[in-house]
Amino acid sequence: MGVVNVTPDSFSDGGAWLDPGAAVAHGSDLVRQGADILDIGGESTRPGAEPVDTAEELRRVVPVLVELAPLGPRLSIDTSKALVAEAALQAGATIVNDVTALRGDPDMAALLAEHDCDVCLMHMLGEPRTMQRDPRYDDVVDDVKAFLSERLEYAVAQGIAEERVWLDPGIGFGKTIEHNLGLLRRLGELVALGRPLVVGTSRKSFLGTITGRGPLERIPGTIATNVLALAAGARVFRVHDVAEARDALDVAAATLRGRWAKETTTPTTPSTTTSSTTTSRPSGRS
Ligand code: PMM
Repeated sequence: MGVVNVTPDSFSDGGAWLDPGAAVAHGSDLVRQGADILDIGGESTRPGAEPVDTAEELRRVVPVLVELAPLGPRLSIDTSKALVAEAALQAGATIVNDVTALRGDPDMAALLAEHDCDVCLMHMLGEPRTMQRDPRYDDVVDDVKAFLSERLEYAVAQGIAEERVWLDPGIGFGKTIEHNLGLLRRLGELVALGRPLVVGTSRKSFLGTITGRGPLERIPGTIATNVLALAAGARVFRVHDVAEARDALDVAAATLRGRWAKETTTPTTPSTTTSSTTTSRPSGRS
């Protein structure tokens, strides 16, 4: 899953793709690099970020979705607003990536229940403006697992088909470096929830804490976490640097399987669009 942030203030690429033309060119480039999914977002969720109003978020993402849809990747809209999700679904998105896990907008669950789309529910402690102020857990993995399990149940109770739900531990969202590392080390306990697991470590600050490197120099750190997550059973890898992640994951996947083949799949949805690639993936890995 390649990241297209149409924002002025995302932490590692803020402003780079704010112009719709630049965002579309970037999205097309990520598809050429091997992305099966593009995750398009118009509101930054970096620590300390201020909320964006609906009109502005729509203005940022809809033209980009409309232009990218014919290119063939699956499109994911990174939003917690039902109105933005609805417009995005009309513009060609087939995945809604809600970092609030249906807690941000009371209309989101009903909207998604009406649409035949996949839904990513992510864990976040608090909200972006304040989430990195002294986050605490009893046991981070147990707490995140209980949260994701409860959100999955809630989604299903609201009419969203269970097989359409993906789960995400929300690396960096209200978590210290120890919390992030604990989640990545015990990712298998979240895979056990039985839904495709999405992992977003790309360029995040805990990688900089470990390596001393700036956001644009965190590709090796990102890849290390992605490969370990793949081995633990994660299926979707949200990254900025698609070419590098794609190669690393293709080789890691072939190694884990002990064989190499050409066909591809993405999670849960029979009608998914996939790019042609040179290696196969574990069912659903994107
Ligand atoms: N991370 C960011 C934004 N959206 N969505 C999901 N599902 N998982 C993530 O880890 C995630 C996300 C923040 O990263 P960015 O500012 O680089 O987009």
